[in-house]
Amino acid sequence: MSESLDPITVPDRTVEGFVQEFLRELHFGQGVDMSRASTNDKYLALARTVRHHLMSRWMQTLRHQGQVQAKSVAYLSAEFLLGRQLDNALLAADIDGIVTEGLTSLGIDLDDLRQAEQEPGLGNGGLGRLAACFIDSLATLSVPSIGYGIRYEYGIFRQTFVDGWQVEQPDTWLELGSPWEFPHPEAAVKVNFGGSTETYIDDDGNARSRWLPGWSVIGVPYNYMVPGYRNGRVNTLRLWSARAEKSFDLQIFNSGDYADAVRAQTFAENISKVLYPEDSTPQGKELRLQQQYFFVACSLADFLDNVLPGDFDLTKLPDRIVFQLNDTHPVIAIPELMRLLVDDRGWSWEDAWAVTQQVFAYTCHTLLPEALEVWSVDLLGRLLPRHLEIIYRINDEFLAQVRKAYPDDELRVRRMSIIAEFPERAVRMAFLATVAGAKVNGVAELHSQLLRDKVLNDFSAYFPDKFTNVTNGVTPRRFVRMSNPALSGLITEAIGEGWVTDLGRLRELEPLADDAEFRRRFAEIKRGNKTRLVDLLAARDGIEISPDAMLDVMVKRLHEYKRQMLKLLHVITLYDRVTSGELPIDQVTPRTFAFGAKAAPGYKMAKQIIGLINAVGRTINTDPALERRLRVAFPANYNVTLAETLVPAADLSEQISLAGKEASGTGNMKFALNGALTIGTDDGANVEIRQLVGDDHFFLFGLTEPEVADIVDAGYRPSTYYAANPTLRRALDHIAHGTFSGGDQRVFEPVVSNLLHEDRFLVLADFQSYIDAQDRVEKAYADQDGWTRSAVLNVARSGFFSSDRSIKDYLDRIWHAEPVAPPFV
Ligand code: 6GP
Repeated sequence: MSESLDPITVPDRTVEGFVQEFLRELHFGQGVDMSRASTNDKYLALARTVRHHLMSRWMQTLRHQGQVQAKSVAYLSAEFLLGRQLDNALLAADIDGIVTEGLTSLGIDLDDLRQAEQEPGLGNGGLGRLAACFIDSLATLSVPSIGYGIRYEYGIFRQTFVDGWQVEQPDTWLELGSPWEFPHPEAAVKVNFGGSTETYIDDDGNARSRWLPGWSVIGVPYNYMVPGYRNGRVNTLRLWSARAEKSFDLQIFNSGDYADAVRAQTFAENISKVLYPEDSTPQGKELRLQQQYFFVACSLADFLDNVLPGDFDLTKLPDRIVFQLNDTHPVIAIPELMRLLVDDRGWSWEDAWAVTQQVFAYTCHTLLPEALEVWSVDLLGRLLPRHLEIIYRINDEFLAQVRKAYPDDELRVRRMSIIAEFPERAVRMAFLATVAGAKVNGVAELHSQLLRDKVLNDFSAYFPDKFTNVTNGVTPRRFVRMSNPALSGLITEAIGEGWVTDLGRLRELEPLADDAEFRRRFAEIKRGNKTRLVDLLAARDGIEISPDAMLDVMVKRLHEYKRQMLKLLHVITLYDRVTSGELPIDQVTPRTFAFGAKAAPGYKMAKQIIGLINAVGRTINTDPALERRLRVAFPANYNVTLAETLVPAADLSEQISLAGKEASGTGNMKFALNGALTIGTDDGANVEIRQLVGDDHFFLFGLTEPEVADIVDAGYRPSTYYAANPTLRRALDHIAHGTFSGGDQRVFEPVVSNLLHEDRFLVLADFQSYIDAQDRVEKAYADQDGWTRSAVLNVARSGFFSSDRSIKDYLDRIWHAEPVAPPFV
């Protein structure tokens, strides 16, 4: 279907038209003229001008969606790690050319304005960034969909280093204005908490339960545009912000108690105040449960009451929507929908359950047992008493069926109960999601298999058809087209533009790996990208690195299972080889070891490791014996914006988690797509990357998942590896003896002692294999042209890792929804 645009709302796509609009925004929107405008004024005016170019498409998409009522996807996620919006909007609207020209004619550098944007860091890491890639692909594939989440006033903390130790600062991303959001206070939704429940007899003589809430807040929706790539579609991301129902008590204020007069407001606003800075391990905090219920209650109410037409027959809900649960954070939506149907709309339990079971699907993003969220019955009963009753009933009915299927297997029944009994009575949210969800998926082949065989094996035996896999992907718009313009240009020149929305077409580059001229240009682009990074790190962090060194990168959250320690032991081993005289310095390949990692503020060991990386860096970067051939670069506050310059510059991508621990990884995909070679374990999506790019172009090392399981079962003793391996011993002894801490042996004692006596993630067991693989890296890198050939093949064979492909898999395997023709192009 194609409709014409509303002429009033379509801005002029010419340089002159742009300049006029921009100056109008500066004048009427910011209230300044060019002579007085600050960089921030210009940035805000530019953002609003660019926004205009997407606006009519957005309105059109919404109108069209209202008319067509096609099956839609609601992506429920506590995190959306969006990254900066300006460039993405310019790209989607295809106006970067006129904007650059227009600004230049006004004497403004677009790059300066780009830097003024504070990225919305509304996520911790992989899970939140995946959500952002998925909404981009949903829009680009023209799938009717909406993202629902929380508008945190403070996103992921800003990391600073003080004496090498992490110190967290609040992320004040809203401080200077937020031009990409549209608040709608008139569409606020009320959300209840606390209180109690009571039973009563309804008009038909049936006993029913109802909730008598104790307190409530309201949720204000903020809408964000999610533009598809040049396809005329703009989807919506709706993030909720908490407010008090009654923001201000005039009586109390007049009585002189000014703090008390705004207490309700402060209390309510706390709910959306700050993103929990946890990756993979939940913090059992009441506020977090409040956040979770807050945003799903707002979202379900919004969808049922506002998005659906007033006369919609809710028994048809499964034909109209699927709610995708991004990990367990939104799982409380399941009892909430039951409550809305049974209590508020008077449905029978059976009818409500039949619908509920069809409209939810659950994605699990972890394998760490401690990351599987549970809520104590005590807390849940206090905060959401009616939901607890509903969960109990779901569990009772489910366990009755399990008993029928497995008579005389009470142990199994207990294992499968949604309610855990030890160490305290608690609701296992992953189990609830699995019982109620139509589908359950892991995020890479290996992960999905381990979910079926280990983490949720009783459930996969009971519901064999529920389990499926969708391997993650990343958006090629942001992570290739936008962040690597030079490589994008070369690719487009070689195979045309279609790859941006059909990434499998990168395969057409394969023959060019054998074309010397193509390789030369490819290598030149890599070097140019390194120079870009060199300049950025110098300006952003005062860090000096050389564009001539191999760039070896490990960027991801700091977690023991990801094994930044293993990387560091390699760095220390090289340092030891040179300073001990074993390796002449002129035989060392110049290398920059780049790290980027935030540690959860309460995760002590992770913070120790950050301190140690910085300490090793200080020593290595200043030791004259190394002649600056080895350097550690650890810029603080790694985020999406930094990734966009770092990833295109990398030669080597470190994906070295212990096999069986990293669900998928998505950084691994970004690096391969930008022509870095991976050194990695057989873990997460590394397995699929290696299969696709080929063993000759990937440095595999380490134990496999079954080998890890065997070693752990047999009783792993890390100290035996220390005793048996002199190279490892020397590296660990350097830390223990204070080489990096001015001789002080206490500073990093906890790290050493943990590795020697516990080493939960088998760093010592994989050490030698890793060092050997690094030696293979050195050799391969010595043949620069051969390395570039492998890099080209990595790009050519990684098209599978587009989030467009992931979304198509979700559509086929889970959502059973279809793209609709965009309203206009
Ligand atoms: C992460 C996984 O650790 C990572 O392997 C995966 O690529 C990413 O999710 C996207 O699927 N998990 C989380 O960030 C998390 O908080 C509960 O899991």
